[in-house]
Amino acid sequence: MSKPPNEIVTTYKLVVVGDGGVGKSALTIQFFQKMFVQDYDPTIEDSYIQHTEIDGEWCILDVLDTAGQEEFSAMREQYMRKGDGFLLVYSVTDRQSYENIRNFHTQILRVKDRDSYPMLLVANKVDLVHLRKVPEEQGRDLAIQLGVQYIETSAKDPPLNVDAAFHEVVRVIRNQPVDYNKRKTRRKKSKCSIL
Ligand SMILES: Nc1nc2c(ncn2[C@@H]2O[C@H](COP(=O)(O)OP(=O)(O)OP(=O)(O)O)[C@@H](O)[C@H]2O)c(=O)[nH]1
Ligand SMILES: [Mg+2]
Repeated sequence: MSKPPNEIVTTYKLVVVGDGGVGKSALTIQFFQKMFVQDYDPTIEDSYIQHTEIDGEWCILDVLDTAGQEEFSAMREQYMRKGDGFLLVYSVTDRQSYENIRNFHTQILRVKDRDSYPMLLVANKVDLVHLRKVPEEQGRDLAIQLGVQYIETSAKDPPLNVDAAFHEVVRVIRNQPVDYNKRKTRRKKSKCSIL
């Protein structure tokens, strides 16, 4: 299906965050290039852009695949500022990556100066059943605590829920209340208070 030529389409900037090795690049490359990257090559920062149709509406997805390795963590605030929506990725085989999700969540809200923001909790590598350390229930619990949706994925062929994860973040962005931006402006203006 080809896209209508003269229609104005919205661009969504999505940012994929999470610890090193959880599969952020594998998910992003599976989504954009429909292939599984077997080798681990730590990312510094990569971006991908594509026209796509989600729920019958064309849009441009501009996805930033970030570095999970601690040595690149200084770049985090900068990319967090640019994101319209975030995929918070952990690996079900790596408990520490699950524990660290809270840090990413907290930092995004702080950078955005909001008490909620479009995010999706992504439990990746669910194909590795025998190596699994974080059960589905704990993933769902965390999602409830953070007030975000939860999805289980595998970037390995045959992929599981990879398109669904990216599409779901766009849905969350589209469905967020419109007055959020105004609220941020109000907050900034009311900085001066009489003591
Ligand atoms: N079995 C399996 N392996 C995966 C999956 N996703 C990623 N991997 C493997 O896990 C390793 C790390 O994946 P990457 O996508 O490079 O991890 P990353 O999160 O981008 O890591 P950084 O770029 O360092 O932050 C690679 O060897 C991948 O092939 C998955 O869903 N299932
Ligand atoms: Mg990577």
